[in-house]
Amino acid sequence: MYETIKYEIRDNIAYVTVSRPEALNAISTTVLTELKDVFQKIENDPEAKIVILTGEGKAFVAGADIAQMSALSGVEGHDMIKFGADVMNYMEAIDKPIIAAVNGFALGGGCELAMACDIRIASAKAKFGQPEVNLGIIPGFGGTQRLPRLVGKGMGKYLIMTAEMIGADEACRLGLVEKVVAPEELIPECERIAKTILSKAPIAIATAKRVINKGAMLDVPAGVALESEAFTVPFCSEDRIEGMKAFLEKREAEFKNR
Ligand code: CO8
Repeated sequence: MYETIKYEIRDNIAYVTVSRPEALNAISTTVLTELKDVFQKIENDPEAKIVILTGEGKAFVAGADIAQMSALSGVEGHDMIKFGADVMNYMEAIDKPIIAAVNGFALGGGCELAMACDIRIASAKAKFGQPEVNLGIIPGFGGTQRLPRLVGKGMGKYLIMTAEMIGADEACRLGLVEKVVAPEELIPECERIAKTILSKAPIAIATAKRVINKGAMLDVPAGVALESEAFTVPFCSEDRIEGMKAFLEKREAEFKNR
C-alpha cells in the first residue's frame, strides 16, 4: 500500500517502519507524504492505540534525502521544510503515544523524527546527530527547537554546531533517549513499554501527552494552569471511577476509554 513505509497493527500496537534501506531510510517527500497519511490513519483507527516507529535495516533514518534536497530551489526547499515540520508537529499533536525504536543511524531529519515521538528507546548500535551544518544548512524539521528542550540549550547548540555524532549511551546520558537496550531487545522492550502504557487509562494517557507537549511551550504558572484545566477531563471519566474503585478493592482496573 505504501512505497516507503511498512505498516501493520498487532494487538492494538501500530508498527510503522520507514523502509528505504538502500538509502538508509532517508526522508524524501514520498516518505513525508506517507508518514502523514499513516499517522492520520492511526489517529482515526480505534484498533491502533499506540505506535512503535522504527527503520528498516541498519538505520533508523539517516536524515532528509540529500540527493533530492540537492536539486531543490530555495522555494521548493522551503516547501519541503514546512511539510516535514508539519508532519512532525502532527505526530506530536495526536493523542496516541508514539515510541521511537531507534535501531541505527538517527541523523538530521531522522533525529528530528525521533524527537517528535513521545518516548525514544535506542539499540546499543544507534547513533544520533544533527549533521546539517556539514551540508551548509540548519536542522529544518524542528531540531533547533526540540533538541535543546531535551538536552538543554548549551548541549543543543554544541551538537548542532559541531555536527558531532554520538552513540546511544551518550544520547541516554544527555536525555535524548530514555533507555538503551541490546539490538535484539529493541522491539521486545518497546512492545513491553507499549503494553504497559496500554494497560493504563487511555484518557489519562492522551491528556498527559497533550498537557506535557503544550505545557513545554509555556512558562510554569501557565503550564500548571493548563494542567489544572485539563485535569478535569480524566477526572470526570468513568475510568477514573473504575481506577480508584479497583485500587480500593485491591484488584486490577478494567479501563474502558470512557
Ligand atoms: N540522503 C540520501 N541518501 C543517503 C543519506 C541521506 N541522508 N544517507 C545515506 N544515504 C545513502 C548513501 O548515499 C548510500 O547510497 P549509495 O549506496 O547509493 O551510495 C547509502 O545510503 C548507504 O550510505 P553510506 O554508504 O554512506 O553508508 P555508511 O555506513 O558508510 O555511512 C552514514 C552511514 C554515516 C549515515 C552516511 O550515510 C551519512 O553521513 N549520511 C548522511 C547523513 C546526513 O548528513 N544526514 C542529514 C541530512 S540533512 C537533514 O536531515 C536536514 C533535515 C531538514 C530537511 C530539509 C529539506 C529541504
